[in-house]
Formats: sequence, C-alpha cells, structure tokens
Amino acid sequence: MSKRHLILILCLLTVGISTLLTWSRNTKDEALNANEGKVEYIIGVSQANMREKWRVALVEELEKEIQGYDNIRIITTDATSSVEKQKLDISHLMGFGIDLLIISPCDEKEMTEKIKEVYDSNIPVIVMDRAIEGFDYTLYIGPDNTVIGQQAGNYIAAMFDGKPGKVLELQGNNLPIQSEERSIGFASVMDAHPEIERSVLKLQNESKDSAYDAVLAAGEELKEVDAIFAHSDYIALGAYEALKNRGLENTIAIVGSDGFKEEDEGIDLVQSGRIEATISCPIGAREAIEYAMDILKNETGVPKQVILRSYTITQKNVENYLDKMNATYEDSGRKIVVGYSQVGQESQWRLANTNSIQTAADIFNIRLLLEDANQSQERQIEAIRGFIREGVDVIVVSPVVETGWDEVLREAKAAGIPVVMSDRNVTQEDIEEDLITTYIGADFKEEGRRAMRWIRDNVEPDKKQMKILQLQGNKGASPTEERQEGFEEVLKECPEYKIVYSDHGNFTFEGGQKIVREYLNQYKWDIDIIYAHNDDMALGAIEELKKHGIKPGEDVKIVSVDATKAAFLAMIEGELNCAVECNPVFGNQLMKAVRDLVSGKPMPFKIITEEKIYDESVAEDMIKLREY
Ligand code: GZL
Repeated sequence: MSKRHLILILCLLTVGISTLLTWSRNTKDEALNANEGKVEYIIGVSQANMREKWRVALVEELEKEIQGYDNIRIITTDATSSVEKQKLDISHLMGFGIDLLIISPCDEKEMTEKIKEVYDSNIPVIVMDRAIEGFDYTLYIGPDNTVIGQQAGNYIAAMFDGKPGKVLELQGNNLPIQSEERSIGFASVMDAHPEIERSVLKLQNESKDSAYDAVLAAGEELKEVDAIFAHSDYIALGAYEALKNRGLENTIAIVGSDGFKEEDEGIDLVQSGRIEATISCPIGAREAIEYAMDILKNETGVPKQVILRSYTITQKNVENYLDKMNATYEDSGRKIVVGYSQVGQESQWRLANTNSIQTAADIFNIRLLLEDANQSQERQIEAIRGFIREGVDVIVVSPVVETGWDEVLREAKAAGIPVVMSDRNVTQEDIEEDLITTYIGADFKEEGRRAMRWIRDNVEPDKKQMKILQLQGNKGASPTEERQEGFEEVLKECPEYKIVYSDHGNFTFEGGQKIVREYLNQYKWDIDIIYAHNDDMALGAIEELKKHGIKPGEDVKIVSVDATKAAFLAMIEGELNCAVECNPVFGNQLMKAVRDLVSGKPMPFKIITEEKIYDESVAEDMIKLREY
C-alpha cells in the first residue's frame, strides 16, 4: 500500500473516530437533557458476551435494578467473547463520558490492563463475576466458585452417606476459570471421601449438546455411576436427556450449578425432579447498583470485594429458597438491637475498630450492646449466650480464634438470631450448616503476600541468606494464620530470605518486646528483617532493639501490618520501613449489612475491605490523611 493511501486512511480513521466521540459526547448530553435533566449518571456495562445464559441474566438484572433509579442510565455493550472488541467497547464507553463502568471480563488476565487504564483515569470500575489479577479496580462482586464446587461435593457425599459409590464429573475441555475453581472445590471434598470414586468426563465444550453426546456415548461405564456433577445446569440437562435416552434417569442422581428460574434451567430441573440439586451461582446485580450509587455519591465504606453466597437448592428446599429470593424487603423502621462481642483492647487497631463500629451504630440508629472479651474466647461465648437470652436482632462477633464456635453458633441459629463475623473469621465443621450469615473484614493472606513482596522488592539481600524474625499474633487467630500463610506463599519463591525465628506476641506491644528480649537472651543479634503481624508488636520490638543499641529501620528492616498512625510516626522516624494496611474502619459497612439483613435482603458470603501498602517514602504525606 502506498504511503499516500496509508496517510489517507489514517486521516479518514482520525476523522471517523473524532466524529464518533463528538457524536457520543453530544449524544451523552442529549441523553442527559432528554430526561429534563433528571439523569445524573451514565453507567457503562461491558458484558463479555450475550450468548451465555448467566451473562445475559446479569445484564437483564442490572437493567431491572436500574428501573428503580430515574437518575441513572446504562449503556450496554456485547463483546461477543472477543477480548479486542471488549477493549474497543470500553474505549467507546469512556469516549461517551460514562461516570462508572461495570464489566464482566471476557478473560481475566487479558482484560486486567484495560480495566487498570479505566481505573487510573478516575472512572470507578465494578468488576463482576470473573476476578481480574491485582486490585486495580474499585469493587469486585462475584461468587466463590470454589465454594460452589465444595457445596456440590458436600451434597453428593451426604447422599452417599459413607457408602462406596462412583461419581462422574462433567467438564469442558478447556476450562474457563469458574469451572476450574468449581472442579478444585469439588475435588477437595471428594479427596476427603476415599469411599467415593471420582472420574472426569471431558466434554467437547461446556454446552448441553456436548454433554448429551458425551454421556450417551459413555456406554458401559455408566452402569457403575451413582451420581453426576455438572458444572452448569445446561450441562446437567444434556446429561439428563442422555440418561433418559438410555433408561438410566432414575438410577443416576445429577447435581448442577447456576440455579436460574426459567424453563429447563436449574430451578425447573429440580422442581420437575430431573436433577437432584443445583448450586446457585448468584449474580449480584442489586449489590452492583447499590454500591454503584454509593461510589458515585462518594460514600465512605465501599468494600473492595463482595463475595456472593451460593445456596444448595434441592427438591426439599426449592420452595423456601424461592420465597427467600423473592422476599420483598421492608425497613421495619424499629430500632435494631445488635449484640457485639469484641476481642478486647489489645492494640491501636482494635481501639479504632471498636470506635468505628460504635460511631456507625449511632449513625444507623442501631442499639449496640458491646461486650469486650479481653482476648478470652470463653468470655466471648458467654457474651453470645447473653445476647441470645436478650433476644437481640443480630449478633456480631470478632472471634479471638478460628475454632471452637460451632456449639454456640448452633444455639444462636436455633434461636433464629443471625450471626455476622466481623474482622476475623471462624472455621466451621460443616459449611452447609450456614451458621454464619456473612463475614466482613480483610484479606489477611493478601496482607501477608504484600509484606513479603515489599521485602523482596526493597530489601536487597547483602548475604547468602537474609534472616527474618516473625512476630506472630494470637495462636489460632485467622489474621495470624493467614498473614503467615500469605507471607510464606511469596517467601518460597525467594530463597535468599528465610524465617529463622517465630513466636506469638498476641498482637500486643509487650508481646513484641518480649520476643526480641528472649531472642537476644539466647543468641547474638543476627536478624536482618522483622515481619510483625501488627504494629503494636513492631513498636514493642523497636523499643526493645533501641535498649540494646540496635538501630530499628537501619540495622534491621521492619515490616508491619495494620498501618495505624503510630506506624506512620515510626516510619517518619525511620524506625519502621513498611506498613501494610489492615483497615479497621468498616463500621459503616457492618451496620449497612446489619440493616440489610434485618430488612430481609440476601446477604453476601463475604465483604472484603479495601487495603493498601505504605512505606517510609510516603509516610510524611500520608499521615495527615489517616483516619486511625
Ligand atoms: C486484624 C485484627 C488484628 C489486627 C491487630 O483484622 O484482627 O487484631 O491486625 C488486632 O492489631 O489486634
């Protein structure tokens, strides 16, 4: 092609695109004005495709939710499963001048950069359904597909009830991320049941027809199969029709996933007895629009992630599941009473957390019965029993440790009082018991990863192996276990660093001091880096180091978690090098969740708070902005 032609084409393209953008901006103005100025916000919705049922449902539910807001308009684009087209769609939406982007990405990895570009241009981004890499977005709303797989596994294991059996898992050839996670969750339960033999049947693709063909062709091996786990309800339907064709529909139980209500979808398949159960894969359109409004109005307390709850829908419970989903919410208007069992007053973080929750209770006009347990699980359990006797509306617990709660949580459930886990979480013997309504708090593992990534990127190894001393929180507390797990996940990729000494300082100043003192009593100081699970222990360690003439922040680099004001002051002094944020100020999110819960709204599985990382280079500028 001649240079002249190329220049001509480039000119035409430039004119074309600028006309399009001008048109679109005029069109936005026209759109805004056409509604007598009522429309305040334009939300762009970039959907990966409008072919898959789940994705169509997302757009339909968003459009339904918007009907309740006359100040919002949405513009929807269909990327037809093409990453390049989704990037172009987003550019057009940005050119149109949208105020917020909602996106369900074609491909999590491929779309991460483009989503970051929108986020960095100060257009809020809500990512739905498929989580992208990193945290360069405003809010993620989606299901936990690993849990969905676990729920399917739990249902099938309960069906076998300890007896030997064979289960066939139907999955597409190249697994999209949600199927991969469902398979991991399913396999984790099957691995815990050696009496169940699991085999995988690969499908041409994740469609009903490919499931029909594969199961029909399965032949003799179907004779020993007792159950089928299908990664979606349309795969389940294909499997059912093939079994029916072979006269086996009453001998093999099918469990699907997604749980939509239309004809031949999961709910219909369960109600008509064609499949045993389906695990719902919630969409989150209501949450997306509600949070979009909070974001556009600059409300505080918007979380980083909302993980939606999935339900095991069976022939026995399908009717009350539908009642729950169709329930209308009414704000009773009466004063809500919350029983709140707090860990204690062990740290600056804790004091800020309690203060945030008390302040939010006042703002939301909620009566808060606060019991401080001074880090005793026994006292927390007593407090919960007291709230049950009191007949509160909701019980909120910040559990000092992860285990030992099932009995008292069952008592609360029997009393019909929902329990919300705040800040820390618990492990349940059986996730199906639904003993916890939702969890609000941080991603402790990510905090641990961030701490070690900072060390890897900022503390040059000046010897064969850099020695790390770890100050751990309470033994058995979720932040302790998960901050260590996340840290070690990155550490194992960095052979130049090694944790040579760990001990529990229980998140207190004195605890940090004691560990350093005891180390110095046993060894000559040879530590290069201290990793503290919270600021208070780091500050105690700093105090003790100085008593022994060791310069904290210089002779030994120190990384801590929480990022309280005291940590920023220590960074300004050069005595602390890095503070990973763990945000205690989530009272508003907690009280919003309590209000939604009491009004009957379905609750998310988890609400994860927004967090960042800070080091000495920004401490001076940031400290004036710190809320705690
Ligand atoms: C974390 C919280 C931890 C803080 C400590 O969410 O539970 O407990 O990191 C606090 O400061 O004592």
